[in-house]
Amino acid sequence: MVARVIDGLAAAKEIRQECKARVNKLVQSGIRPGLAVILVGNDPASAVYVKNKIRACDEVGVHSLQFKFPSDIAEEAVLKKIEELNRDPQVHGILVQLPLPRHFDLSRILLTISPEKDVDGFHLYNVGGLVVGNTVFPPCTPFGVLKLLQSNNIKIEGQNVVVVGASNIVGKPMALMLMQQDATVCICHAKTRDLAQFTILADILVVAAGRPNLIVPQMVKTGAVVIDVGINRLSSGELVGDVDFAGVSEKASYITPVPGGVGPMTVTMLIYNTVASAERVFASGE
Ligand code: BQF
Repeated sequence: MVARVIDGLAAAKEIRQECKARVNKLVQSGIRPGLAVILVGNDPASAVYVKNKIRACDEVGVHSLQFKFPSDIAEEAVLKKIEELNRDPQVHGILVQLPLPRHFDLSRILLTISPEKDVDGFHLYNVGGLVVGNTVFPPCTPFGVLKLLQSNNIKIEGQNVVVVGASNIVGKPMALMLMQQDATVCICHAKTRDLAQFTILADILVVAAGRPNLIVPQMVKTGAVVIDVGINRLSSGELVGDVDFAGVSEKASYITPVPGGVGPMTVTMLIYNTVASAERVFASGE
């Protein structure tokens, strides 16, 4: 079997078109959606990610504001900025780019963002919502994976899904969202013994472990759908996922590439959440 390659760029483009139309409608009603991005420190990867997000805002007509702080800034200063943005009616989404420098208390930062503006979906309220299946904002990466599966008409209900990686940002919310779609979900992580005995059962395999070539063909069931969330930069400078793409392509029915798979969807769902936030404000009568 030769897998179909899922084009994340194309799917992202389509959703951004939809966002653009929704933004135009809001603007006609006097609301321009706004996203505030807080960047602390000078991690080069984070700078690239923030640039991607700002560019995506520009593309669909979402107003963006950037706030950059040096890595030794006091946590209080960032909290103050978040509180200010919580009160700003022009701002519909607030995101703090991760990772934060080590001296920050991440949970305190995330708790300070108003859940109504938490377009990354990391506030405890939104995290809790995942358990009962009604978040205000689903977290962008798992949301993007779900959209990719749906736009390719891949059935989720009743399927065996194995999620490799149990992070708060990808693995755990992904598992909850797929449970909500009536999949049978198994979560594996760094301490899982004999990973292959789980992955081989997967009809849909979602990999977010951060290890190049973690998933090789022997670990994949013939015809499986393989979603690679990993982004690893090799010493050669090449960007690769967590899956042996060439090898697994010969066994899977669908596979996502890196780059150009899940990554563009992550950024797009952030814009999607921001537009939805502005619509919610409009619907509630401003
Ligand atoms: C692509 C992220 C790890 C840790 C923090 C497009 C992005 C990436 C890849 C991007 C990511 C990863 C983001 C591609 C945002 C996704 O073409 O493959 C876009 O900008 N991402 C982030 O903000 O924080 C991270 C990964």
